[in-house]
Amino acid sequence: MVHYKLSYFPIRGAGEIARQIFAYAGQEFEDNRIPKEEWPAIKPSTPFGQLPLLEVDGKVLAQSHAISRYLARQFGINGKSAWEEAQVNAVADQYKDYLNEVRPYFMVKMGFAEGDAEALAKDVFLPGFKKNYAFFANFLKSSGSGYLVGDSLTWVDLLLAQHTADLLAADGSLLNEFPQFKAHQEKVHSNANIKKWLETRPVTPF
Ligand code: GSH
Repeated sequence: MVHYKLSYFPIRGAGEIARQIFAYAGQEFEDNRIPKEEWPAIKPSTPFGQLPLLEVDGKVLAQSHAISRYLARQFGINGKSAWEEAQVNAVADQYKDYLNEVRPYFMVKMGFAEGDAEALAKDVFLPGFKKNYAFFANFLKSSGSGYLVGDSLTWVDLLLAQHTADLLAADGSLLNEFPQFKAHQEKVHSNANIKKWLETRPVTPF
């Protein structure tokens, strides 16, 4: 049997979607959560000096989206055709652009940088959030299935649903402009395996 080991810090962050793909697929994996103090000794041995890392029977893969794509393909949630896969990739790449756009706000909000969180929320986060969720809404509309691409769940549904859940936990009214994404989050998180993971995963602030 294949041994999967997912190494990341003890937070959701960039490791969470790979964990959710395992959960969705009902696939056992080693959930290796590396304490911050141990990281400097490990960092030089990793492909790009960062986490997450996936090990598949000892073979190492870095970069969170590469990991998610690989796992999603293994477990059948990477799109049902080459075209759907490309659409899934487009959503994932745009999500990364969105996160880069709003990063200054989250860095301050999470206490990793100094700054005026309120001003950044108004000037950086909200415009980026509204622009990008409007883009993503077009995918929901076009699929007509309640999922972003095609007629079934793909890993970018897990990606967006987790982000929506995090936003809702921070501010319940934030999604009022995008009720379709509240519905999307509820649909994705009502999957029995995902629901169980969300209920039993370690509780972390982000
Ligand atoms: N593009 C990479 C990915 O998506 O996997 C970014 C990974 C990344 O930023 N990892 C951070 C990290 O390893 C944690 S979220 N930080 C520790 C370091 O850079 O030493």
